[in-house]
Amino acid sequence: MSFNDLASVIDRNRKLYVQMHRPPDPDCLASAAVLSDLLRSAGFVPSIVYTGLISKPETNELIDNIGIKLIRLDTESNKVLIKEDDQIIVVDCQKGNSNVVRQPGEYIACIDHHPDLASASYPYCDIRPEFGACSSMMYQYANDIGYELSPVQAALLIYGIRIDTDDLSRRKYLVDIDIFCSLYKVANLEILSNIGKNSIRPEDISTTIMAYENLTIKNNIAYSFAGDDKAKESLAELADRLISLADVSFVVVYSKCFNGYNFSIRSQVDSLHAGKIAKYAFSKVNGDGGGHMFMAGGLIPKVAFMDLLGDKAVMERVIDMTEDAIENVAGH
Ligand SMILES: [Mn+2]
Repeated sequence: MSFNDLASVIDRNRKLYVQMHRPPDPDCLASAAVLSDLLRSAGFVPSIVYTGLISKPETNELIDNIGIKLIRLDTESNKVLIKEDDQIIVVDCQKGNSNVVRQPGEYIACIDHHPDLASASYPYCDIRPEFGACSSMMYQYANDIGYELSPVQAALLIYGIRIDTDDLSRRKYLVDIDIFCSLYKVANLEILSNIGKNSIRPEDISTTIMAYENLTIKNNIAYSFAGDDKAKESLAELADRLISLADVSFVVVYSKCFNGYNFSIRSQVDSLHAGKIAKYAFSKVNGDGGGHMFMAGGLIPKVAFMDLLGDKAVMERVIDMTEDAIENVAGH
């Protein structure tokens, strides 16, 4: 697995896209940006594409700061941009993920650090779950071909690693830590120190108040309803905050959306695998969910909760579902 292997599956006569997941997070963004630069240095002409709304202020700030060009596909004019004959590389995600909107082109490559879904085959496939961040994999790609990363590129990758590894807080990220150190020596530290200083949106405050008002803690698990139509990113941030509550080791937050309920789940303990618990709980109600050991998410279709009247009844059902899933999944 190397950059040259990747390059060998790309047809120079067909259009090339690098697709990010929805919505792109810092690790995905950094990986896509650096991969495009690597491809460009080898004479390819890739465009970075995504769907969904990038609503996190710090992500938008980052995009502005580095002047990276991204194409949003779910707009009227871009809906038909990618044609069947075009080539697509997915980064930091896999075809078949619920956060990857399938495009008409041919998926020629996948570079990801999430567990292998084995849902698709690609002419070039590099899935390494032993990496904490896709940004770390990109560092290796650059290194392999002797590409010298600029201070801005290095800062971007560092940021991606920091976000995806929870600031390198777990021992399993040893490979990322080594790469982090190498990047740190060349990174533009000014960019890093400015990222995230304006990270709270005014609307997050009302979400947070609502979430704390609707908080239920049972058996060290925090459950919270964050209100209607909250962005997935707001839910994720909320879940990150709630997991820091004393005596809470598992968090389930949700929001009502037009087609059902969106969930964000966090775990702090090895015995409660967030991804497996989500997958089990949601598949039982024809929903869709999954994720990592410590982080997961998903959607429950409206019809699953159709018989319930009021927020309280929904909360009770969510608690039952979670407890049932934990009983069936934990430790297995
Ligand atoms: Mn990632």
